Amino acid sequence: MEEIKIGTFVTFEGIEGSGKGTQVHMLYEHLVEEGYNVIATREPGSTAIGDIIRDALLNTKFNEMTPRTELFLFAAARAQHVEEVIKPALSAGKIVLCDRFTDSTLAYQSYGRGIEFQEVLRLADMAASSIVPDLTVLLEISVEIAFNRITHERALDRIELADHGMHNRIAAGYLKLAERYSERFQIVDASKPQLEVHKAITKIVKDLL
Ligand code: Z5A
Repeated sequence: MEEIKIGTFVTFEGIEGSGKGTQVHMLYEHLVEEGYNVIATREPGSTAIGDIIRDALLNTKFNEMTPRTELFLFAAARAQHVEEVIKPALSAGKIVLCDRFTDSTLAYQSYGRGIEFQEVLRLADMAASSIVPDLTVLLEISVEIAFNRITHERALDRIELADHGMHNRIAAGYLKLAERYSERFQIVDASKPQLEVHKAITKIVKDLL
């Protein structure tokens, strides 16, 4: 029998460098301090199998990877993550903060790489076992500001090395997703200082809880 979802599932989306990792960490610390039962996790990865898939996906040596191969690898990593981490946590009534989920696949593999939207949606839904976030926080920021942040601190991975046209399509794609799924999306201005962004996100999440 299918497990019943009783926790709260919050996902964080945005282009690379938008500050998702930073904000998930800040919110996690805040909620733990307030006594909430919460876990923080991220995609791709967060399981032993997912971490191996993540290495293949981001490795700059695999330039020959086709968009469909990329799509199926993200889906495979998610299927494992959902069964091993997300479903058990939700079934135990926890708040799950997840850095990227299905909307990343729609933004990157459909709007970014150009694979047909309904095809990506079907596969992404299958990989997620039809689990849909209760809330999706979209950290909105320009490609220029976001890439300025990350290029100053580390080498870019295989997906980040794609041309700026693709990153602009992804950023625009996220706004289309926010419109399409307006019942669960909240957009936050991620160009503001970290603490300001944190306060805005905390208010949104507290309202939901
Ligand atoms: N991907 C996909 O294509 N399809 C999918 O289905 C999924 C993912 C699930 C995962 O890489 C890649 O996979 C990603 C999408 C794709 N694309 N790429 N490339 P990842 O997990 O390594 O990367 P990421 O999710 O994009 O994370 P990131 O690059 O680390 O970005 P972030 O988490 O949004 O940002 P951050 O690490 O919190 O902050 C970046 C820097 O900015 C850091 O120095 C911070 O201190 C700084 N920062 C953060 N907030 C601020 C503010 N407010 N002001 C100034 N500076 C700030």
